[in-house]
Amino acid sequence: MKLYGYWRSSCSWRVRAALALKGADYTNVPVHLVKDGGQHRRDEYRAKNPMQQVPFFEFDSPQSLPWGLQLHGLAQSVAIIEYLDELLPAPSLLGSSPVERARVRWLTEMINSGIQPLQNLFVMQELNRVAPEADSKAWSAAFIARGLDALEATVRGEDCAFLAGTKPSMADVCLVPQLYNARRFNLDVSAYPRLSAVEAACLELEAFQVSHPDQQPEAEG
Ligand SMILES: N[C@@H](CCC(=O)N[C@@H](CS)C(=O)NCC(=O)O)C(=O)O
Repeated sequence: MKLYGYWRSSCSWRVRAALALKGADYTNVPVHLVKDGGQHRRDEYRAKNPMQQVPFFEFDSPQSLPWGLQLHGLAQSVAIIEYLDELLPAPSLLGSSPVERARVRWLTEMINSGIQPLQNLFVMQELNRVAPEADSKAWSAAFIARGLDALEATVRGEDCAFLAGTKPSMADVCLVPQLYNARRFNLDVSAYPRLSAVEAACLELEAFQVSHPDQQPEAEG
């Protein structure tokens, strides 16, 4: 299995953390989002993921789908993590009951669709193009803060080490990279005591440590 990703990409970190929690071996293939105008924009990478985003998870051999498609891999970090969770069920990253899984997906989507897209490089570049006077970093930071405020309010007062229970889930795998990004956007994450406590619990685990951007061989200073 190969993971095409960028060391500092939050969505790549999600999948690295999930793979580490599962104890799965894979080959890391760095795709630089800035160098050469963005290696994710090259034809070779676009053929894998036309969205021109990392991560992309490549199977060892193509998988056949009932309608005849030979699938070489998967894009979209949440789809990848859910696939890994079915392939390697222990430890579960979704939970054991329908309502538990729905709660994990709810919290995951607050980050995945409610926050992360608005801090994306191409979104900020487009904002800079249409409104050169705008402060795109501050613009994105406002959406991150709005989303994290909502997430903190959603889980406030719950007495468990992780976002959804006593074990790390897909929601935690999304939260930790999102808080890392919030700091890159100069947000004070101490405003989110429950999220910060969950982050601290996650970062005590080896899976989150080895998947951390700074620990990637291609990390830049
Ligand atoms: N929903 C996608 C989002 C992927 C995504 O936004 N990736 C970012 C890095 S975290 C990216 O490749 N951005 C490239 C760009 O904005 O040009 C996922 O979860 O995989």
